[in-house]
Amino acid sequence: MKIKEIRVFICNPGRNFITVKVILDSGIYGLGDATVNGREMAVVTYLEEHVVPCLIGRNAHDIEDIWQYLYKGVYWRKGPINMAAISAIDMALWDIKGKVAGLPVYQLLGGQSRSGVSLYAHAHGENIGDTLDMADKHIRQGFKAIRLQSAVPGLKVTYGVLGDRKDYYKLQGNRPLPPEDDWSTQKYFNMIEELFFQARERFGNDVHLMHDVHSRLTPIESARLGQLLEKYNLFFLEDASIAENQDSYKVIRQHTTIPLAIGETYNTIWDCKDLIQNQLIDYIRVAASHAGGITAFRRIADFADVYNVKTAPHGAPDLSPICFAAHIHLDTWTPNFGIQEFVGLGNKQSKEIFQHDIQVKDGIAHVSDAPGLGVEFDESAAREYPYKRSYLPVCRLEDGTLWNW
Ligand code: EZ4
Ligand code: CO
Repeated sequence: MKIKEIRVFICNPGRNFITVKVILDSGIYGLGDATVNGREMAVVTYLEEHVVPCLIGRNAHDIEDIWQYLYKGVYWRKGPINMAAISAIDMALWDIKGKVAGLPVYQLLGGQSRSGVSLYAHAHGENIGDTLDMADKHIRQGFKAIRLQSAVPGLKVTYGVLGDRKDYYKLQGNRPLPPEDDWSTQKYFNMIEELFFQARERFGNDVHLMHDVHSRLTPIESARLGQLLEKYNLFFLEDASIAENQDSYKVIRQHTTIPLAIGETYNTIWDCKDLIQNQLIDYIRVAASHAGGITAFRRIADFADVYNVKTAPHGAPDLSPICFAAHIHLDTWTPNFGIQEFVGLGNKQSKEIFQHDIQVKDGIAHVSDAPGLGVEFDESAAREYPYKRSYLPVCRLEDGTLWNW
């Protein structure tokens, strides 16, 4: 069970992904996702220069001790780069433990709490009609929960509506710099209620609807939005406001009963401790690849359960299929699971590199009983699609003030 070698790969089958492969002297290996969109090389260097040398020769069974060693042992705790590296190593060690035991990871966690994992799909468009047409397609494929994002008239670009129609890399040009989006709370409020009014008119009350504000609003504006949308019975409102100051969610909570979800950028339990403990949110959206791996996710989920908060793991295209598999294992186990974000099983190039047999049917995912995470990684296919420098956008208010993206 000695760790012999750890390889770090960075490939780009449409998005940059960082993959960690922990290899034992017996030849058994495990895989982890360390992707931090827009800051990839920082994690690669951190892993190769500072993490990997500490782990060679260690017993791969000691998942908890290795987690503590990399967290408490660095002195510089937390942080997105550090925690993505810990996450990937942790995921790979759970993968290994599963392979050695001959069991899928969800069995190691405690077995299944449900027969399948409910997913929500994304619908977006340049106008409300297009957005609802896309939602309609998902509903006809069996999805029972849809996130709606529609372009805000009068803004150049609205978060979440680019979809597959515009190439993410072309948009940034030959010399990649962060693209710039714009924001107007006024213009957004002129559109947003109509989106959900029309959605309920068209689809009725059985489909679950969600919406991602992507942190554009202040807490009191979020409270106003919550009041406006309450009658459309959303499953949750995501990232209504930034919660660096976790107390600020009290402002939203005291005005509206709309269910609130947050957490995709969180690195540790400390980022959401007050939100959970004070019951200021309903869904915690941490990702296993950013919040400290399977070990930390499990701890956050158990803590959240005490306060009636459910999990709703991040599932954007910039989490690799390894993280998606880790989430489906976690979701299969988590007693207080809510819903899993889902944007498809990846493009053709991604499927050449990452192979797994997670089945998705009627908006439900089923993990296979393959030992570990059940993902294979083709190193030579990964080399065919090299890293490309790329940034997430930034956002400015109409007067040029830099705002939350
Ligand atoms: O913008 O993952 O809910 N999903 C999201 C994502 C994030 C990206 C940023 O890296 O908010 O689309
Ligand atoms: Co989001």
